Amino acid sequence: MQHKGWGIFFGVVLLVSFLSIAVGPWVGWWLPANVSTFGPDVDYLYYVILGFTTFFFILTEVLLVWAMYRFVGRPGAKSQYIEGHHRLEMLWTIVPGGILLYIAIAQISAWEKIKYQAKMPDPDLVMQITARQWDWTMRYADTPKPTDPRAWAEIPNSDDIYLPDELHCWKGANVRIYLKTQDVLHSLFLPQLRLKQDALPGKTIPVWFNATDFNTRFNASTGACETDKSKEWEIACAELCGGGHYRMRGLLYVHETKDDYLNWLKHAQQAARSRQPEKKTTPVAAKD
Ligand SMILES: [Cu+2]
Repeated sequence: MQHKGWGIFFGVVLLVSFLSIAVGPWVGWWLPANVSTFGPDVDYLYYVILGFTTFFFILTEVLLVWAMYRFVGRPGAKSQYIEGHHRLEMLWTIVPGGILLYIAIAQISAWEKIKYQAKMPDPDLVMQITARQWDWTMRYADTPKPTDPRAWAEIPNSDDIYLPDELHCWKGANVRIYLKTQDVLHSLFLPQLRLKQDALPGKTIPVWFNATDFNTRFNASTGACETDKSKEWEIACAELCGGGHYRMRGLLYVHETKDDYLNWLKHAQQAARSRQPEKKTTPVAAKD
């Protein structure tokens, strides 16, 4: 009898683990709020895959716990092995193969929409982000959209402003980011935007998003951005990139309107210029 206890114990642990996940949506342990136009496509795929894995998880664990309970502690009893059962082998090859094929086809349209450069919407706002150990440098042009965004992303311009760990945009803008890394692999991850992209050394990778909600208003009199505390949207590094990986965090500031963004940009430009040393003109030697 005491052997049967292990089967019960194992089953109870699995059940508690499963229930703690199953109650997640009702107690706030679930996906962060979605504020991206393509978020529903990503979430749909997540739920499809979660559905398949949950079904097979329950099926296999129930069988395992049942077998542990039913067949434990029978001295002298020999296990049966199934060998060369072609029908069974076909079944467990074709079923997972079919599921993988279904997922591969189901994700095409979402992947196309999010990742294909040719399908990316015309940008309203262009910026360039450089990852390094251990922060993000956001580079903004003096205008939301440079004439040639791709060329701008490659060549530093004297009017650019650089801000660590702050991504500013406005609600409804098609934002195009050119992602680079200065050293090792990093991964730009914005959970609320359902956006994740690795940064690869030597490459400039375009990514895009369009935020459907805002969390920020620029206060011209204080020169500060007032962010809704209940909507703190984090930027994280999703690629283990060294000892300081955990502190590679930034924040996403989505302004309510384009005007609000432009007011902030103007202020940020003035602040950046006031930090620069004054240009010195070299005196030209007078000729005799
Ligand atoms: Cu990193």
